[in-house]
Amino acid sequence: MKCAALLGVPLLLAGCRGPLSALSPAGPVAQDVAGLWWAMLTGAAGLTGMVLALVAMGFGRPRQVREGRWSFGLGVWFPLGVLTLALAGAIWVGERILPHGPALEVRAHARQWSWTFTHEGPDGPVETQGVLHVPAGQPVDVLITAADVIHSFWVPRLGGKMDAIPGRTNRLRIQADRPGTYEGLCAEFCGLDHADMRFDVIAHDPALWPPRLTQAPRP
Ligand SMILES: [Cu+2]
Repeated sequence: MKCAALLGVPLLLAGCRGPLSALSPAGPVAQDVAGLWWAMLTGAAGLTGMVLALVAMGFGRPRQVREGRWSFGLGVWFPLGVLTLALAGAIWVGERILPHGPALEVRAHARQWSWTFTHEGPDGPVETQGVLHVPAGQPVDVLITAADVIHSFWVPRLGGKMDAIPGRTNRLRIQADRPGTYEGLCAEFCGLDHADMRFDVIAHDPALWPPRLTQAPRP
């Protein structure tokens, strides 16, 4: 039993890594999201442990309990404290990941079932299909919209998730600490080929920015 548990831990943790894991952040925005996730997991584990301890106490010998302490202490004040802490943490992190201050802007346009990205270049806007180019080490605001149905833009290792809605432009800030290729996907079921609606984000060395991009043919 102990052996199975010891073997299970690495297997469980192996699920935390990978190109589409929000628990393997590669930038400050994703780092904040992952931090909130771990804080919530720790809190949930603590609460589960406490409930299991109370259940275990129920199997012990009967004892005198003070109703006020149990009803108000554990029934009212404790959950109020936990919820206040969770809310304060979520508001603090939520505020940090909002787009504050200037940033490079790129456009993401979703349609069934592909992504078109528009980059402002020295010779005017350049469109690419399925590949978004950003500089590493600086914030980038993605202006997200859609042509047909609701999609969702998500690069788990670089930031949060944002809906792509026809007729509306949503702004999402992402940032990559280091140059590299990061995987993204549509995170809102949008039809038959939703599962294939993937894209890559290439973060370039800032010294080599802007890269020479090739205009994609219009679909
Ligand atoms: Cu989709």
